Amino acid sequence: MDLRVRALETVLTEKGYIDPAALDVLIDTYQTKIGPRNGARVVAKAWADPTFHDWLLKDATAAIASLGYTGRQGEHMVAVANTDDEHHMVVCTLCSCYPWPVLGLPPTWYKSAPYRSRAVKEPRGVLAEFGVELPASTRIRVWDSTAEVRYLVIPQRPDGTDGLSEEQLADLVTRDSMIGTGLARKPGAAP
Ligand SMILES: [Co+2]
Repeated sequence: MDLRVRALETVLTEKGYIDPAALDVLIDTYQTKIGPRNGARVVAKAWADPTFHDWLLKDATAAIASLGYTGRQGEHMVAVANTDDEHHMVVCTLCSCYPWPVLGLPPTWYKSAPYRSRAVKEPRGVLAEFGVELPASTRIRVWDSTAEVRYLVIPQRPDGTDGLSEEQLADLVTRDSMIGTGLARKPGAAP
């Protein structure tokens, strides 16, 4: 795969279709600037600010953009909030659609065939493998990402976080908790 990518890059550069310096900027952006830390800040603000929480549920694209997180694969965002009664989980059954501006690039398992098929067929079993055991009374809703719509899960705010700042709250928001395959960390729990 490495060789194939390098060969493609060489041919496209020689033909003048791409600029290697621009490619380097793109790669650096997704490796170092854009990642789940962005989404964690969105969630922390939603936990701390009920007005922002409502806005996020009504128009996630605009609410997220207000924090500066915009760009490719984040043009049409939908936020869904976990509650005691309902747990949301995101998959792309067709390929690997994923909200890049808030979560970065998707983890390998998200792109794997087993996750993509089993997330819809047996979500509770998949969650258990991620170490998430939900009460039988909690309904699980699985959202199928598409090229049109990308989802951000707002995990439940952990207990014992009343006095925390938004920055401290963001530290509790894991990538997986925003895909729905994890829960937010409790304060004091190991990262
Ligand atoms: Co897809």
